[in-house]
Amino acid sequence: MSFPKNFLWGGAVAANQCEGGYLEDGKGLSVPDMLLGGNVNTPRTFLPKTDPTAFYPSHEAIDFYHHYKEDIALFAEMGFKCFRLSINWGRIYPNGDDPEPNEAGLQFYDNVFDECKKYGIEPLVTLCHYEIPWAIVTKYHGFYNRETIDLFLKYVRTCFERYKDKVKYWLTFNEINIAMMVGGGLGDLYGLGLMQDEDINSEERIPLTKLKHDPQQCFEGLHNEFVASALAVKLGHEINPDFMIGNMICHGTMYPLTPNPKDILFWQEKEHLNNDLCGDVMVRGEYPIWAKNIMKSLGVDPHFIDNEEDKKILKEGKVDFYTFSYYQTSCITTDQNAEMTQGNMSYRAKNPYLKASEWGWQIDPDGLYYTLVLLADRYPHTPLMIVENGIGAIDKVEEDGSIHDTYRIDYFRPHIAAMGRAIDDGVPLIGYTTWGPIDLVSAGTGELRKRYGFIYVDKHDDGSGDFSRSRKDSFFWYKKVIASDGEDLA
Ligand code: BGP
Repeated sequence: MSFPKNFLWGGAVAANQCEGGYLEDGKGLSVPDMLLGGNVNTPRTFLPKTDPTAFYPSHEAIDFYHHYKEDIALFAEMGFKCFRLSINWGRIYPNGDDPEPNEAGLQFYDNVFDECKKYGIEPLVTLCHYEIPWAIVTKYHGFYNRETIDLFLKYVRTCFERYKDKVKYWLTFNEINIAMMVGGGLGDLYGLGLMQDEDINSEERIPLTKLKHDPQQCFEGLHNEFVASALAVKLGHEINPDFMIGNMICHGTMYPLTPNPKDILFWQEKEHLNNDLCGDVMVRGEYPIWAKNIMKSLGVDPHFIDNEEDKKILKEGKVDFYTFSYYQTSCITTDQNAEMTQGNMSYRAKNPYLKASEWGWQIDPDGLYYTLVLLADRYPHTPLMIVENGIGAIDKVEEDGSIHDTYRIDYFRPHIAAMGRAIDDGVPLIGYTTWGPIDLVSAGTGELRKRYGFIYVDKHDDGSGDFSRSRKDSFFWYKKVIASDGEDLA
């Protein structure tokens, strides 16, 4: 295997899932602050009127806000070359439309980036990882409103100018394609900050799967995000021509369940909609030829695709690299009676050949090799980076405090080997950040017991725990992998 010497090994987190300090130092509410926890069988609920008796997992999360020095030191001990994190938009502009940024919020990220630099760790910064200020949802209707493009750009300009000498690698929107996934409601809220007034004003807890979804608003909102992202890429290159600015796609790799041509066509349509649409617009700078018809089939009037000014913006704001999350694969079929299973922001047909995590996400390292080659073919000469990969599992703490998470090592080993094989083939893979190198709040279920980390955090779903950190067996394993540049996977 031949990982390049400058390969960006590391881990990835999101502000809303690790920081806590949800109203500290002037931060405003953001979308995830309104969500309660669920579990594998029960969807998370959304409660807009903050209930002081309820446990909102993101309010304290794992308290990275006060532990960042300790956490970054642990990442450095593992040998990280890169740390992916997000800036919480609501720390910088608490209401989204404030005339001036919040200095305390800006200072926090200065401190975090300085700490990374101290250890030679390259930050990779997501500008919006679901953290749309809540006021933008209630006042502007999220990205459905074109004014939100301007609010986003103002926030982005503030970040680019402030951190231009500290951060080189940026991502615009996390998993921008979730807007079309999981039945829409969750994607609308998380991805687009798009909600109907009826839900915004609800006094009741609403399961995320029951949020009202309007496909027309969803696709218009997504289009506005494409425009916002392209304008951000252009602006970033003006501020610092060395910036590398990427997209981020939730790559839910799929296979047809059977060779039935009906299944093949349905699979192709799902691939186009869920994986290809966003990547194509952001990498190629234009909508793919089938985009209009696929939208029409969903009852959407795609008039916005023909906006000449936007077309020019998309062309001028193509991303510098393509990044994606990869956890599992699933199958597509027209058979209504097929057995289904959970996945990352998805619920699709089960693959009889694969094992799954305790949350039903099917484990498929071969699928990672397949995906890397597929993407390298689809987007020639575009550097690729895997910015999320990992397994959520229940960890047992032994009496002496040790945690023997062999299942996590068993998950990573073949995935990293698959990356090596793809690199040998010539795939331009530049880095790999595992998801949640430290335990954090699950985005899908809001649980803390769904742990991804090499580092354990003493924090639990009933709110108990003292936030202390400890090293799992996988910590020492990943350290060895990085030290050997991916050679030693034993
Ligand atoms: C991705 C998100 C992350 C992260 C991850 C794992 O969709 O970008 O924020 O949470 O999935 O998912 P979960 O937390 O639901 O296990």
